[in-house]
Amino acid sequence: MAVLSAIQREQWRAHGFVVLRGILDAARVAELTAWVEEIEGWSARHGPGMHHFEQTAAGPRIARSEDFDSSHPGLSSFLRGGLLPTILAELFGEPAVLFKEKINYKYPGGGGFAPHQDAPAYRFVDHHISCMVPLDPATVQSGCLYLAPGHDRGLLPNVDGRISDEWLAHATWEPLEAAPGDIMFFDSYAPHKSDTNQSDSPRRVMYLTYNAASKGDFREPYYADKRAEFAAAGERGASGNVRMSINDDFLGKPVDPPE
Ligand SMILES: O=C(O)CCC(=O)C(=O)O
Repeated sequence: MAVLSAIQREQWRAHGFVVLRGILDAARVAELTAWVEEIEGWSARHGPGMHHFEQTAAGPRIARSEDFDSSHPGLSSFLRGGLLPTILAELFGEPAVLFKEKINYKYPGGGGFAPHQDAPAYRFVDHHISCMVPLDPATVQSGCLYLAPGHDRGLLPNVDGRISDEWLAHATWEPLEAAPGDIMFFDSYAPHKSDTNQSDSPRRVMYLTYNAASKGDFREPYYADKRAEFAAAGERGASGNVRMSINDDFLGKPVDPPE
């Protein structure tokens, strides 16, 4: 029995993303939120996992945690079993394997992301699908994603991952507001962006990324490569800013972890 309806499969084909509203119940959302709070707690003691911070008007705040699958059995079971792999197998047309996982916390004043596609930042395999799992309301005010439907068929012109101004001049963006319980699946070529969180509460979202299993399992090489690249640059990119992404797309002010 397929989880996706014919309409949802058509939305995926036409837009490069599809939203499943209210697919997680309140108890599951509460459990996921508690697990995310455990991982946020790890950031204060420098691990496990990779943790990235940003400067806000209220001081340094956690911006992103990633590489926690192997350290958190509860979240790992959500990432690797049940609903997500079932839907991903429908979208890929074959079993999916986890490529990477992250939480973007977006505290009040937390930075947005410049228009980009994820594909250039996700090395080792050329196509991925990500699941966005909101734990707080993702609204225009709190800095939800905007997507440009129907442009997921290849790499767009870009500079260090930021889509070029020429292409952006003709782009049409749709805000994708989402509530806890919704899950949105999007292609790694789907152009997206977001704004600063202008609300009074964090806008926590998990982004869980997969590739087709027949292409191979690249999660460990991906994180080894990312850690090596960040370490070689002294955790700083060419701009002198602390690094958070392989793509140069983060619009906040990354800072070193608070002592
Ligand atoms: O969480 C957001 O606002 C956008 C995140 C994003 O586009 C990314 O992490 O690549």
